[in-house]
Amino acid sequence: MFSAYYKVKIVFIKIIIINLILIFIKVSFASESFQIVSLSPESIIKNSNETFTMSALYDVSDGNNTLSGLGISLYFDSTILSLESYTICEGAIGEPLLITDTNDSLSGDNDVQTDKKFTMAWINFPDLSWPNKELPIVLCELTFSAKSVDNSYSTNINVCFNDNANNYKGKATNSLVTINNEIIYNLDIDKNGKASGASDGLLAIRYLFESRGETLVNGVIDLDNCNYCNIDEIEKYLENAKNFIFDIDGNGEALGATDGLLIIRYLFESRDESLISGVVDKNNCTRCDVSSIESYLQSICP
Ligand SMILES: [Ca+2]
Ligand SMILES: [Ca+2]
Ligand SMILES: [Ca+2]
Repeated sequence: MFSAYYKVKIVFIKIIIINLILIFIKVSFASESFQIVSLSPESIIKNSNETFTMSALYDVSDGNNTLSGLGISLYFDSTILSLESYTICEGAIGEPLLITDTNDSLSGDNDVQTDKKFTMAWINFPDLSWPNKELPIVLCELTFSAKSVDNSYSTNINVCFNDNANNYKGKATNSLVTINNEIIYNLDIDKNGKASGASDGLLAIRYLFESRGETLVNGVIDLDNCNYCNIDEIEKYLENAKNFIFDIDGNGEALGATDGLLIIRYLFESRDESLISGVVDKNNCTRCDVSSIESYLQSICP
């Protein structure tokens, strides 16, 4: 009797202990808190040479906006994307670092495609008052341009946490970027984002007048902002542009003395009669008057 009583008691105590352990596990899971960094947009599709802006948003799972800070890196593939510019949320420590990171086995994002990381940190210790703003906040905005690709590519921009506030873990949403190799043909030949007479216009007319090589590109490329910067890229693009879009008057061929002059006049802001005067093939044109020529030229501007 006596020993049976103790057996029951031991079983009872065991049940209580197991229950206490379960409650403890439940409580510790429930109290797990996260500093959350989400990239926006989560997925994006762009063509070669187009630019886009990626935002990193910061939130905290329990809404606590007074923590010690955060350290993150954004990883990207520099063979496909180039980082053009960035803005960083105020309060960051020093300048962000752009580092080549090829060794994924040590500290990377476990993504062999990404080879560069952009590292930022915010810290407010021991005050514990970061960011002290209504959440979510924008941590940074990175503007990328998609490089020329031979095939379509998909690549991730990944978030990794270098430092989290005490008792917080990092939780990230990465972004999937798809770059298509579709090339857009327009009058922005050097792909600096705009069509201008003194660069693109001269490139077009020189090409139509058979200039090639150094004499084609000399002094007319926007070297600070071009995406097509070298002779090979420019010549290849111009050859296709000549076939696809440079026949402005629509007479079946792209020529310097007609189409080339139409292009350069238009890019130098000539309009109306002064745009088309003397440079349209009146006998064979399919775009012959001011309005059809202007609207066509407008349609092939970026
Ligand atoms: Ca990597
Ligand atoms: Ca241009
Ligand atoms: Ca023509």
